[in-house]
Amino acid sequence: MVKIDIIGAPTAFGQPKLGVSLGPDAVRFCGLKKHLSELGHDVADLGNVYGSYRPEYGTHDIKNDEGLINFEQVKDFSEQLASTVEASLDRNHFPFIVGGDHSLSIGSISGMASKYNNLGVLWIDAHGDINNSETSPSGNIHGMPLGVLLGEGSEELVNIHHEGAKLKHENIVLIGVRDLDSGEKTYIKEHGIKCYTMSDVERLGLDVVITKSLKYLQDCDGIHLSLDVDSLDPLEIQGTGTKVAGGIFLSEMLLGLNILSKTELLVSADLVEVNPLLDDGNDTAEKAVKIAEYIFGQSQL
Ligand code: B3U
Ligand code: MN
Ligand code: MN
Repeated sequence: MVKIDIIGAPTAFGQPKLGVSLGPDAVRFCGLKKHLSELGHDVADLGNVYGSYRPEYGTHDIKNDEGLINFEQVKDFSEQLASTVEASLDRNHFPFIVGGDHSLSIGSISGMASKYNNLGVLWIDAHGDINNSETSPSGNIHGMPLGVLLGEGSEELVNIHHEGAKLKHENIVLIGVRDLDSGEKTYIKEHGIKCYTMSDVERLGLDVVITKSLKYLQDCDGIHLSLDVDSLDPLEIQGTGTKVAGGIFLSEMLLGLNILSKTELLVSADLVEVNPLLDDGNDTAEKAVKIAEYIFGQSQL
């Protein structure tokens, strides 16, 4: 039994499309709390975290002098979320953060890093999200959270919640990536970051990739999962902002998560980039709930 805190993180400031801030409620409407409780967990829904700026009134045209869009809003939201996550850890609960765009991981992982100084991260995503102000082609901060957490780019973002980098290069595994910018490729190679591309997932199977990743991260003091629904194949997932062909199918994802759910090291997770305004009905949120169930131990038998 896990004491799960569902934390809604309705931010949209890290990317340009309207609707991703509705992701947490779309997922709630599909019965997230009920389904996780039925697995035998003690589940609390802490509601949504808001910073000083409401996402529904967001604009996407304010760039700071480093070219980062909505820098103030992302910084402010990240501080709030980091504090909520740290408070959840203080109660010995499992923070389960539902987004919202992927810039939220700056806050969630900064909160985790206040208690875990050797945190491992499984980053399942079509993208690397490891840009910084210099390598980013867009200025969208949802393409930069790993860069920030590794101590790159904007000092003010790097120093959120606590000073300095929150993650070590050797404690990260990227899984399912298939759309990397050239600066990201160089960075990954230069720092020897563990990376299972989509081709690796096709070749080995996600269950084997997760098994190998867990072995790789075995000396970490905890593991955080950050799962972007755009890692899934767009044939199955409509409701997300940056779809990339040739992704992971849901059945394969569940197989991989079944392996992950068995490790005691898993201490927190983000489920991000569900955008109900781009969806076909509320199908993506339905699938996100299925994913959540498997993270927390659902199996077919
Ligand atoms: N790498 C590109 C595109 C991107 C990153 N994450 C998403 N899209 N979802 C960028 O803008 O950094
Ligand atoms: Mn992402
Ligand atoms: Mn992505």
